[in-house]
Amino acid sequence: MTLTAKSVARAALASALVAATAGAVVLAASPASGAASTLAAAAQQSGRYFGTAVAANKLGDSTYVGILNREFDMVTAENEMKMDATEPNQNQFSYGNADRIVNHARNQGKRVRGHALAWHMQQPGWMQNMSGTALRNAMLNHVTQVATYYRGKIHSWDVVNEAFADGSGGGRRDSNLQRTGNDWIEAAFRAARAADPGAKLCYNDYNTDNWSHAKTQGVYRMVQDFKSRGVPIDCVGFQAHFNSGNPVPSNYHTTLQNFANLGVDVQITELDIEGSGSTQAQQYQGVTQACLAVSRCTGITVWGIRDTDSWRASGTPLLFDGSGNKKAAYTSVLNALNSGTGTTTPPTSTTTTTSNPGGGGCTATYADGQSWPDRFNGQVTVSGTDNWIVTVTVSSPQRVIATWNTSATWDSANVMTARPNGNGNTFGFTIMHGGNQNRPSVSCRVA
Ligand code: 9MR
Repeated sequence: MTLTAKSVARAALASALVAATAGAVVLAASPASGAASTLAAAAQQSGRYFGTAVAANKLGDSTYVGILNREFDMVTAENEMKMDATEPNQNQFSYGNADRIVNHARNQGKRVRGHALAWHMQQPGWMQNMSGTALRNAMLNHVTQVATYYRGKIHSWDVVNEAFADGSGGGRRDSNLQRTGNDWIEAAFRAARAADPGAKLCYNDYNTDNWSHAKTQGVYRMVQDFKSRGVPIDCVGFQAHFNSGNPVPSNYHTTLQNFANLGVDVQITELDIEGSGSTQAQQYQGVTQACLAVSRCTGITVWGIRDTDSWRASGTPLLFDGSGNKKAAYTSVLNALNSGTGTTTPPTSTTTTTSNPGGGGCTATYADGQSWPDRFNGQVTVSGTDNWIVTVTVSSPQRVIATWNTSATWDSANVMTARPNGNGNTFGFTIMHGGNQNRPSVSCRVA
């Protein structure tokens, strides 16, 4: 995928804003004393929830229900609140299976995410062939009726699901709803707000995890636009369906933080990661830590309980095996939730190192920037040329999670090559330190 120069500049600017403003964000306190023994209890220590998708036809399975009741404090209906389930005939609503899930959750003291009011998929047959004003009105009526029926019982609604296209354009997906006019999404949000003013209203999508993907940027611009025009949006859902072809991106924290900085909550809404053993466990840990590092990341929902319950069962993507045993991934998530954030000591002094004094035709000077418990900023100023190539090497397990005022490429996970991007000769970056406070080494040459 290629990004336009403009969108790269915008991305760099947004990263810079994060870096510049993140100091004001108070990281969630982590009372990591006395480890909690369930996902929900561990998440509650930092005021977050831990949820799962639930299927109504499994509520008679005692192993399933036992894990559900014990481990989770948020529930999403996997299919039962979708348009085809709740309005099978136009203006004739059907809530039987959805109610089974909502009532089970509420009787157990759990909260409910509503999924989903408007979507191009799983539309009832009568809606699929509609268009124009008739479809727009039918969609708005559906949003109003369903959100009104559940008023007061829903923590967050996925008001609109998956409205952006995959690929490099960053635009909307073509669908019958999109063809009713580009304002269909904001119209749906306004109708949902009017129907249930107490629910948080989310836009929910997949493949929006990598900050540099055009689709992520497209959703970001929509949310930015909605916030600037007062369209009622409270949250962005990141489905987070990962596999080897779509791995957890190293800039995940950056993505969540950048959206949060728009003034919305972020939620991980359908997490599953195909794989097994320690590889899968590490990826789950990374996603959990990314959420914990963003104060407005308010909770994580996994898309099912046991591997055998998953829509991708063959990829064994969940936290419990088919028999209901806890997997390594479960333990890594629980431990990450229990250790929270803010437990490491931030660097205390500002250090400056100079590289290549008088050599290589240029000089790169590194200086510490702001720091937080889990990360610090650095900046490099180059003198001697405007046409530089600077190599920045960090040491494991450090990761550079954001850059600004430079065009950066990666030689390996630890080695970044930075070039000018038209914003002068000082550039910066954020390093997630993972407990290693070493400063990066930098070296400079003329391009
Ligand atoms: O898990 C759901 C599966 O049972 C359904 O057959 C499928 C139909 O579209 O939807 C699955 O859930 C999807 C969710 O509603 C939206 N994001 C992608 C999920 C996985 O496909």
